[in-house]
Amino acid sequence: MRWFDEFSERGSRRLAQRTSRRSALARLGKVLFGAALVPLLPVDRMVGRAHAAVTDDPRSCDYWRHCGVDGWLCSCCGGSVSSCPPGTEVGTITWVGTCRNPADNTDYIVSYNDCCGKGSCGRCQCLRSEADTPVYRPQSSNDINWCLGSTSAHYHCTTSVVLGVARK
Ligand code: ABN
Repeated sequence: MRWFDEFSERGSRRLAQRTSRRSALARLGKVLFGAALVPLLPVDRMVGRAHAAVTDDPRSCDYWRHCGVDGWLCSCCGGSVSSCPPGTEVGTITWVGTCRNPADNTDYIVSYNDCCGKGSCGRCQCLRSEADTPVYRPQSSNDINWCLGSTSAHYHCTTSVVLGVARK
């Protein structure tokens, strides 16, 4: 390991000859200052998700009310954005989220109601999951078959019903 000691000693001496303590401190200060600014840089929060186009179509997953959906859209399954398709019934348990309507830039409370009584609709799959929480916080988790609390546990599709304006 002698060669290593000599090598590092030579390197350190050369560095010390070429740099003053003041310039080393100035350089270190610049690095630390730069590192402290990194969290202030703008962040694109849409990364990982296609930039959603504004749409009025409730059959589109990009429709504003569907911001917390994980499932099939009832609008594509014979129902509407706020009603279950014939032959299914609205689940007794729902979960709520908050979505911003781009038309008036206002946040609304939206109730996500699973429609139960038939197998999966299989049309217009939508996975947005804004404000979704892990299943151990079930009151705001969408990744749960909420039909489990209903007469039939078969999940068909999900509606997005506006309950009112969200207070700030
Ligand atoms: N809440 C929609 C859903 C239903 C079944 C399974 C996962 C998610």
